[in-house]
Amino acid sequence: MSPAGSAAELARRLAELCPARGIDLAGAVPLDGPAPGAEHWRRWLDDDLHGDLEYLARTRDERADPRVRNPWAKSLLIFAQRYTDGWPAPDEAQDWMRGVSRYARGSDYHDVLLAAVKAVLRDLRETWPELEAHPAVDTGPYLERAWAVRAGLGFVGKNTCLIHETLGSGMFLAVAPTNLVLSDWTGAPHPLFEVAARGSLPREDTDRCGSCTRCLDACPTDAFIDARVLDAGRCLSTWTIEWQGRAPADERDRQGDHLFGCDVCQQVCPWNGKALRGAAGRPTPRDAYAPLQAHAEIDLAGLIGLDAEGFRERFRRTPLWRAHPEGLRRNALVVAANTGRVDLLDEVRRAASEDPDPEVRAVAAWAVNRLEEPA
Ligand code: B12
Ligand code: SF4
Ligand code: SF4
Repeated sequence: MSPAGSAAELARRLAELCPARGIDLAGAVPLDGPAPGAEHWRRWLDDDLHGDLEYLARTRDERADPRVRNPWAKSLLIFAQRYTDGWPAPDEAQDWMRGVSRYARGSDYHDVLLAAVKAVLRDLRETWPELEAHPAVDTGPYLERAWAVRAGLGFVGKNTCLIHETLGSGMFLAVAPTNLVLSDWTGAPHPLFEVAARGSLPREDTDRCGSCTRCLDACPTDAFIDARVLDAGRCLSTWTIEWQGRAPADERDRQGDHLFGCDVCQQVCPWNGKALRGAAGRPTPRDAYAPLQAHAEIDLAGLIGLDAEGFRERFRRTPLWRAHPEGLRRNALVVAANTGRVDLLDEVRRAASEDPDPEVRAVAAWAVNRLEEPA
């Protein structure tokens, strides 16, 4: 039988449990209709804006309505965990890590946040022993940002990111379909728990970007085709994180020195500057997301020659794992070419003739040409 809980009781329990688990925001919504944003989602797929991310198209109906995958579920719990207090940050100047997205410099958030959410759910069973919940971080077929908006965790900016007025957008999201019946849900869009209170803007007003277009203007690859509409096939995150996501050869220079991921559309966002300024006085983001020492030893030459074993040693349980060793070699070659690293020409030439992967060899040949071009 499904347990029933009042929003007030759930809020009280979440406020007790979340801080100890390093969760900054939590909310809940009854699962009584399709996902908010389902229409936007379908249009986005129909317009082929998912690029090479085929796994998205395969879960078209499940993402549009979580009840397809979870017919038993009565509500969704949504959680957010900060990984940064804003941009830029003191470690931004750190050598090679400058090209690595902030989200990827520490431990893998899938592991860290999922463990935290599982612990909260376990403790919630002290109140509701019948509670069933299937938490997911990123990999589940859910429109996490849209649900987070519905639960009052923030708003979606023109850069498509979930932004909290006080905490900014440097946070990861998790969702958990549950069998908990929210007995007195009023539909008011506010979180049940938040580590830092928001300002005074009306919560119903979801467009808080106003006339600002900084993120749209700053994107190095012109990946936004409109406000809140991203062409994933043009995003540097796809090009550099997904081994399948490839920059068109004549546009590789747009990758600049981005080795893994991209933060530009968040870095320029005034809400993140504000988050940084307000950081003092709040608990700092998790240690797990502090830059890993192991990363500091990696340089471009090392990455160009990265083999499967080195990759496993250095990047297991970090977000860079997703790129595969081939993807990191490819990215390092593009960055070497774009930053004029003629000192690496020997390594780049060797990759052009000896890299075991034909695609990496092709990128290396392109990089050799670029580096040999007269200045
Ligand atoms: C595929 C994917 C990508 C793709 C496509 C991104 C995109 N914008 O669609 C790529 C590889 C490019 C990518 C990049 C990044 N990603 Co990503 N990604 C995802 C993933 C797996 C699915 C997103 C998706 O469904 N996209 C399709 C579009 C149509 O959906 P959407 O952007 O979520 O848009 C919804 C809302 O915007 C909403 N909406 C739009 N306007 C409005 C208005 C209102 C009023 C409402 C209610 C809703 C609403 O409707 C849309 C459809 O539901 C999610 C995890 C998940 N399961 O949700 C992580 C996720 C979105 N990614 C995340 C992160 C951290 C990143 C990067 C910052 C990583 C990096 N530094 O390189 C970048 C950010 C780039 C960007 N500007 O989005 C976080 C975002 C956290 C946050 N604060 O927003 C997520 C939630 C992962 C997680 N669990 O934490 N990502
Ligand atoms: S992550 Fe970078 S490339 Fe992707 S949309 Fe944002 S600014 Fe553009
Ligand atoms: S940079 Fe401006 S337009 Fe883009 S998300 Fe931030 S406030 Fe909105």
